[in-house]
Amino acid sequence: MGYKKVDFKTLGDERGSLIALEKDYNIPFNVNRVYYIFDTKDGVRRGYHAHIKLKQMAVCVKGSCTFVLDDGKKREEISLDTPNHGLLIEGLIWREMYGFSEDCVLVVLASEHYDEDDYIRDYEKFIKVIHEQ
Ligand code: T46
Repeated sequence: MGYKKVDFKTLGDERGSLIALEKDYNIPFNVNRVYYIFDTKDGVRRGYHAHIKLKQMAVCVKGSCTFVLDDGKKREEISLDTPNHGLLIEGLIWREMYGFSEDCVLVVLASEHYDEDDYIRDYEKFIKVIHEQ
C-alpha cells in the first residue's frame, strides 16, 4: 500500500500521558532526521510531492491536519488529530497536507537526511515513475 495509519500505545498514569517512538518497536526504520511543521497559516496546502527513497512517520502531537495520499491509482485522505496516531509513509506516494488547525504541530520522523534529489515535485513525473516501476 505504501502508507498506513498506526496506533501508538499510550503510557499513562495520574501525572498524564507519554508515548515513546522507538526503532523496531513502532518505527520501522532508522531515524536520521526529525522536523516539525507548525504556525501553518489558514488555508495553506503543503506537500505536493513524492519521495523516491525516504520513509517517514508523521504524528500530529498537537491539533489536527489532513493528508491526501495518492499512489498513482487512487487518492485517499487520512486525518491526524491525536498524538497516539501516526501516519507511516514508505512507498512512492504523492502527498499533500491541508486543514491545519491553528495549534497544529506536525512532527515527522524521517529515515534519511534532507535531500532535495529524493523529491519528485511534479505530478506528471510522479505518474511516469510509477508506470516505470
Ligand atoms: C514531506 C512532508 C510531509 C529543509 O531544509 N530540511 C528539511 O528537513 C525539510 C523537511 C525541509 N527543508 C526546507 C525545504 C524547503 O525550502 O524547508 C522548506 C520547506 O519544505 P517543503 O516545502 O518540502 O515542506 P512541505 O511541508 O511541503 O513537505 C514536508 C517535507 O519536505 C516532506 O518530506 O513528506 O513535509
